[in-house]
Amino acid sequence: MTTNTPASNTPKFPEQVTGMYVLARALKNIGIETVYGLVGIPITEAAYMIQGQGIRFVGFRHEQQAGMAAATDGFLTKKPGVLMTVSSLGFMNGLTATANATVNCYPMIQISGASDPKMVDMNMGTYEQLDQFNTAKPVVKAAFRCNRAEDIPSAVARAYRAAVSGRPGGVYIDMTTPALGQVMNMEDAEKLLYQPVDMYSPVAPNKEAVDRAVEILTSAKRPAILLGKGAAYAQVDDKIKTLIEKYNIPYLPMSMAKGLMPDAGPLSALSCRSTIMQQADVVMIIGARLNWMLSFGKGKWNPEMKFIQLDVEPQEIDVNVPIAAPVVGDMGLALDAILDKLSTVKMNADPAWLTSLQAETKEKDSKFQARLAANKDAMPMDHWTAIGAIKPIIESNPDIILVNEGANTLDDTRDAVDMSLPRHRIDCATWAIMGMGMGSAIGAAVSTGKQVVAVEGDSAFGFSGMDFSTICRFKLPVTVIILNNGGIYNGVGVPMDQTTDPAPTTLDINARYDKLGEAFGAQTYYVQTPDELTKALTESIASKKPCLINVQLAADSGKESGHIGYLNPAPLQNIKV
Ligand code: ADP
Ligand code: TPW
Ligand code: MG
Repeated sequence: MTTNTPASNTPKFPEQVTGMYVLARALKNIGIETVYGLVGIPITEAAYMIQGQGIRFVGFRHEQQAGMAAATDGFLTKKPGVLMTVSSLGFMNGLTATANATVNCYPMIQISGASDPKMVDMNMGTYEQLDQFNTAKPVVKAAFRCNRAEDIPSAVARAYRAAVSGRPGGVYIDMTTPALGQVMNMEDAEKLLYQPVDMYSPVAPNKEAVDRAVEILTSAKRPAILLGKGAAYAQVDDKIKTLIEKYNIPYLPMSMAKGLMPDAGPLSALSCRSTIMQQADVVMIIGARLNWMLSFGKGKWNPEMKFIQLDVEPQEIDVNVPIAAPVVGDMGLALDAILDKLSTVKMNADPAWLTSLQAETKEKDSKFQARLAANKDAMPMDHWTAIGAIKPIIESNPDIILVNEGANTLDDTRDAVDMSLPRHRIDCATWAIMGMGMGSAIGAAVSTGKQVVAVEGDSAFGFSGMDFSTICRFKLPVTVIILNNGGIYNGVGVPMDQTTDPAPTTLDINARYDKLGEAFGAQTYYVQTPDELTKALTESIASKKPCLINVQLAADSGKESGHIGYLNPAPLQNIKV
């Protein structure tokens, strides 16, 4: 009978190896440079083997954060980020991040140790028993269960292809103990390995689709381009720049597409979102979805609007509104074909459209500056005072990757801080989830070698805060800024009369998060004024060390749900706004 962790399976080194060695070699072979994870039975030795192959193993304090790191690595590199978890709860903790990656179209692979499926299927109560394969299936793009060491190289190659091809997403490999523990001769193990080729095969859109899209674009009087994080992910920056600049088309970026074209560039319509929705006659959507963040393409939008949509996923077309010109295929090939065709025809845009957007931008920007200036000296600081200090520092260090989560902290930072380089902003994205901060900061720092600044609400930080210690252990150049207003949305929630407990939205306005940083040897700051914040952030960036800045805000800074309060089914009356 097969047992879960067969002690008799000890290989005779060096002639013999196990499935774990095959896994490490298969990952190396396919070009994986980093594995993010958290070890224990049955994957501990696998992690050592992975290190032995010269792959970096970044060990976390919580699997969700390891998964967020893997997903961010995937988004930034176009190669799948790899997460490794133990069975049962470790698997489930990691799966939340893999599901989030699937929703956001980030390529990643979760490899989880799993109990012997023969025992799981018979409900025999084996160690950490859970039918992980079927649990994962509904929330991932593809799932494989690997029972034999012989299948590991092909499982890894197929998972890689599934993660990056078509619409990218999260892929699951159930790596069972029989496969991990299988003993074989080294020679036979080496023979299993092969070099998979052509891991990503871009598919071109058809000619009719391209011609139709160009015809509609050139017929537009008031055209605009909407850039989404799929456009940032695709790494086709020059083609997008050519399309926009050569044909003078104003652009509006979604939050993680900020910087793909400069937010403060002459064709940026970042401040004219409503005008574009209401007045543009043709909008070309490049790697974005008409989901809740864009009011599903209706209501506020011009009902006569013609949408052109560039997307690799055919099922994304016509989701909420009819798309006049779908261009389904790889972004790079689609843009090549569109640019080619455009060079033979003429745009017909009304020059007054661009001029009016530019005038509106100027007016809105000066209002925004006035708002920042008005709050400049607030004491205690509010969100705007703090972000007013952060803004010029991030903007003058454009190569810093900005990680951002919270409610008001997210909305206000996103609105205030202009980005000027592609893929330099990572946030809670499509699901608007809290708990990506430390993981994404680590994934960004490890996969790019760049400096990272994470701007976190105090609640948001709480979801992943313990993995600040991972930033410290790996000595990553990451500065974490916590905007502490003592709560979810703010710290002035009033509890119901029936209780002496804190209100559901209330956290701790007096918490000293900087002391938490101290515990792990970080450079830390507690700041109460914008000048102190400016000094702390400047020093932190210069140090290139793990740093944590606790920014003391007023408890009444921030409103319920930030900018998306309108989504509340019925906002509570007793939350002070
Ligand atoms: P945002 O949140 O910025 O609006 P979404 O995540 O909603 O962006 O949309 C990204 C879109 O980009 C998805 O529909 C996805 O299918 C698409 N996409 C991702 N990668 C590519 C690619 N290489 N080529 C074409 N489309 C892509
Ligand atoms: C996994 C609900 C949305 S925003 C937020 C929560 C808990 C925190 C807002 O407070 P924070 O920011 O971070 O202090 P600020 O500046 O407004 O005070 N659980 C998950 N995801 C979400 N989105 C929530 C809960 C939520
Ligand atoms: Mg808060």
